[in-house]
Amino acid sequence: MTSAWTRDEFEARLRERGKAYHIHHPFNVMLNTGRATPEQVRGWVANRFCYQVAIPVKDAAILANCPDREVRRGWVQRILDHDGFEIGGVRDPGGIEAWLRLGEAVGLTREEVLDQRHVIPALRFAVDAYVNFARHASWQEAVCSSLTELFAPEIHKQRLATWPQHYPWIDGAGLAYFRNRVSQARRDVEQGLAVTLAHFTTLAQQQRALDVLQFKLDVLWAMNDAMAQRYGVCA
Ligand code: AHQ
Repeated sequence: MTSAWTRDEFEARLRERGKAYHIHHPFNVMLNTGRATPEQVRGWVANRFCYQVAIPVKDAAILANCPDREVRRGWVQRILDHDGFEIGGVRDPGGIEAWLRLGEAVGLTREEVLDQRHVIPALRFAVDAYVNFARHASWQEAVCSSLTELFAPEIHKQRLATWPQHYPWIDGAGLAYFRNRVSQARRDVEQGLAVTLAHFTTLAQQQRALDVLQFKLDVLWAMNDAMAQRYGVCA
C-alpha cells in the first residue's frame, strides 16, 4: 500500500498543475501581450461575464452542501465579493458590477453584457459543467475545484501590468475588477487550500483532488478554446 503524500508534497503537486493554467492559453497570451483587436477584447469580456455570474451560484451550491458552519462563515464572503452587499450602512457594488463597468470600458453596453447575447454555446457548456459539478460533488471536492485560483493572482497582475500600455483605449477604471481580485483570490486560496489539504488525506483521495483540479483547469482552457475559435487567435 503506497503511503499518502505529506501535506507539503500534496500542495506542491497541486501547484505543479499550474503549467496547465489558462494563463498559458494562446488566446490569453494574445490578450496579455497586446495583440488582441478591440473586437477580441470585447468578445473576451462579454463571454467571461457568463463565468463571472456563475461563480456566486457555484459558491451557493457549495454552501448548500456544506454542514460545517466555520467553513460556511468563510465561504459566504465569496458570494458577497461578487454579488455585492449593503450591510449596516457598508455598501459594496461587488465584482459583477465591476465586470459590467469593464464591459462599458471596452465599448460594450451593459445590456449586451447582461443578456449574454455574445456568449458562445461551448463556453456556456464549460461554465455549466463547473456549476453542476459544484452542485453534485461533495462540498470538499467543489472547494478543491476552486484551487485554480492558486494561479489567479498572477493572471490578474499580468493584466494590470500590460493592458494599460497595450490598450490605452480602455479606461483604466474598468480594470478595477482585476485590482480587487488580486487580494480576494489570495484570501480565497488560503481557505480553499486549508480545506483541501485537511480533507484529502489518503493517496487515492489526493490523486482524486488532482483530477478535480485538472477538471477545472480544463473548464478554463475550454472557455479559451471557444473564444479562440469564434474570434480568432494570433499566436
Ligand atoms: O475572477 C475570478 C474569480 O472570482 C474566481 C473564483 C474562483 C472559483 O471559485 O473557481 N476562480 C476564479 C477565477 C476568476 N478569474 C479568472 C481569470 O482568469 O480572471 C481565474 C479564475 C480561476 O482561476 O478559477
